[in-house]
Amino acid sequence: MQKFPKNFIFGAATAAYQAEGATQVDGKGKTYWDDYLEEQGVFDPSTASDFYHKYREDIEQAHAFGINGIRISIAWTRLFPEGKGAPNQSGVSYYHDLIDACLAQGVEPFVTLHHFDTPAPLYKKGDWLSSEMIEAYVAFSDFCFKEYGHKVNYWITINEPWSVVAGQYIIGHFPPNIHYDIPKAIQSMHNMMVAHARVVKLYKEQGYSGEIGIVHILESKYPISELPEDQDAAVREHILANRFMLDATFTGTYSAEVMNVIEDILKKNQGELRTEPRDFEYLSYAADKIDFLGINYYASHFLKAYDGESMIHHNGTGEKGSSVFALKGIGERVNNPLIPTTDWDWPIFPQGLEDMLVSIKEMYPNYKKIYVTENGMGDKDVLIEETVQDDARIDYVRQHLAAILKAVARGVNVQGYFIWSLMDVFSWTNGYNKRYGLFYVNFETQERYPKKSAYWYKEMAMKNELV
Ligand code: BGP
Repeated sequence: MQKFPKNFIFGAATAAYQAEGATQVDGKGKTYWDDYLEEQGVFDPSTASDFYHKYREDIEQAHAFGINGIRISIAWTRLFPEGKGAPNQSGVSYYHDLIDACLAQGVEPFVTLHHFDTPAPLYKKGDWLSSEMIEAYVAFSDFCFKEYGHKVNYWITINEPWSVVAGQYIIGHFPPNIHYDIPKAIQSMHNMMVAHARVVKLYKEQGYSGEIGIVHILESKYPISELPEDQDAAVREHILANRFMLDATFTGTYSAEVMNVIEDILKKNQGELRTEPRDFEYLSYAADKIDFLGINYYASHFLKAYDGESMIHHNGTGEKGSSVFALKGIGERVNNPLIPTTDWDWPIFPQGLEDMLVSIKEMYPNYKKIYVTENGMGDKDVLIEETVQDDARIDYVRQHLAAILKAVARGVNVQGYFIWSLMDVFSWTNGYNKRYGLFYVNFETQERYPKKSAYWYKEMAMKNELV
């Protein structure tokens, strides 16, 4: 029998742009995705899972299936259609209603302020590379705290800085679709961390009683062989994608070990990082005051030395084996024949989650607690007789929960788990055929159907033990 800690959160995650739809309703402004997706003409986000209209039903269902926590995000452009200026009252009311509905069902809302959805006008100014964006983000956060701070107990400043910058400036599958500009990615990550820190400071100084944290995607990196150059590649990607953010989060500075590698990567990619002394004052303050870390974990990577030019192919279709990911000055992700992968080439490696959790405890002993804020398996689900026999997903989630319990047994303070996702949602770069939900969504009719995993999840939540 494997019991979870007392008061463990069995949660499920969503994000505004991926779940709500209603992209042009009740005065909502555009994010940087709207025009881009329209120009591309491949995926239409305008309805998504229609959570904007169906949230009551979804939250009731969540409660009925034993879920006691939900990640939602506030779409900045519902509150401030242009990113700043006068608030849009219908957007403000919508989030009151949504938060109230969660609380009424005993489904604790964990509210994210920025989940990949920068307002279009601020994106055009340079997104996280511009000070105007950062000032507007701080003002927007302040507004949210004042409006909802008396009832939201858990705030998340930013979702996955690394994924944002990798998507925008390295892989190029997020607007502005820049490829291989690693220096821009590093600068933007630093700026996001400073913005996060300023928001933590604001929240703490105003004396709210709730908690505030940040969500990082943290994927473990392993060398594919024992060759020193492969080991070096794993260390380099770990520092770029994980340690750079974790150092900023928990130490308020970048350690010499991290900075040496970052500077070398910058040199090889002809760039530099600009920082101000003030940045580190904010970072140190937040490192001391942050209440929790959210970890999103889906996969780990196996690295091999690489000294060519950067080269990436994003598998956005589920055509197994089509991914390429090699970065100049870092390394190349390669297939490990011993490790299974999803159809999107994401290695399924729960050990990587246990290793990551334990290493945070060891490297950053001042961390207070961790929530696994996203984990789940994307699959091409098929609805048969009003349900989905998603045994592969159950197996995936069970293995990852077992890894969490092992980390807990090794002394890591993990207080909750949020499956990605509550219901099937829109996937940024994969559209609608990569499904993760506990509830299947028929995107034509917007009907929901509990999958086998939903019933399994319920049993586990009810017993508070791994089943
Ligand atoms: C995380 C994001 C989510 C979600 C998830 C699954 O990085 O925080 O918003 O999309 O990944 O990713 P994908 O939809 O690309 O499969």
